[in-house]
Amino acid sequence: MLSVVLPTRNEREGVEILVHALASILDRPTGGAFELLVVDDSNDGSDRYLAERFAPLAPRVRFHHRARGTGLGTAIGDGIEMATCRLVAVMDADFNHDPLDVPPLLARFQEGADLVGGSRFLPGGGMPGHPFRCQGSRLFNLFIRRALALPTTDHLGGYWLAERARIVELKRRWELFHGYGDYYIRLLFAAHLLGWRVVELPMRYLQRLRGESNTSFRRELVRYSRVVGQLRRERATLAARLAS
Ligand SMILES: Nc1nc2c(ncn2[C@@H]2O[C@H](COP(=O)(O)OP(=O)(O)OP(=O)(O)O)[C@@H](O)[C@H]2O)c(=O)[nH]1
Ligand SMILES: [Mg+2]
Repeated sequence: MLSVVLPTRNEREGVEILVHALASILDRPTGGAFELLVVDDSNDGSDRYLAERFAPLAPRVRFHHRARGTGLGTAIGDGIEMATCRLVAVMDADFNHDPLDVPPLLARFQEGADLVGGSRFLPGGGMPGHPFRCQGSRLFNLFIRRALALPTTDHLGGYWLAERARIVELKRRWELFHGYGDYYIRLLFAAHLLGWRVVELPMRYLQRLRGESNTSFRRELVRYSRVVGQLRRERATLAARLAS
């Protein structure tokens, strides 16, 4: 029923705790029909540690190490290709995304939606402990919304659920899974151009549990701004390509 893709890079303790938490959280809402797919690009030896820890949990937990990891976007794309369940969810593996939010995403999807995503900027959402980053991200998301004429509020949340076959089909028409968090801007943009019913639920973006960040907020902002400019210019071409 549900495959959860968990991209990881040099992140060992948090992932292990998350996998166990997800296994108990998902058991009931999925009737036990779920798999957890860890797509790992570590170069600090975490892969050997995690492979050993997860081996006894196969096939429910699948560990895939990419020796030539090419970043977050392709890791998520590869995870979606490898997934075997009808639905696929994507979330960070460091507890920034609360595993307790998967059942509400699933329930909302089943009520009728094409893609359900978490938003920090709806009432009830937020970034506890990061008021400045939250405000900066809110403004940047407003800019994305205006520039691309999107109905959505959080284009960098990266916590979402959809039907796997539809994402694979979309991926075939447009290889949008590359880069870093900008893949999610592309995904929401494509979903909008295709007229998908995209539903956002409030999400609380938690503090990472362990380990170090893989990203620099300022560097990513520059990259994301470029991506938004390019999507804006290519809107008509993209719409035609997606519709074909
Ligand atoms: N497979 C893979 N996963 C990655 C890569 N870069 C980051 N990740 C994972 O993607 C998720 C998000 O990356 P983070 O470094 O936590 O970035 P962030 O959440 O913006 O930053 P923090 O708020 O500091 O945690 C985490 O689970 C990372 O382990 C990568 O190159 N490959
Ligand atoms: Mg994180």
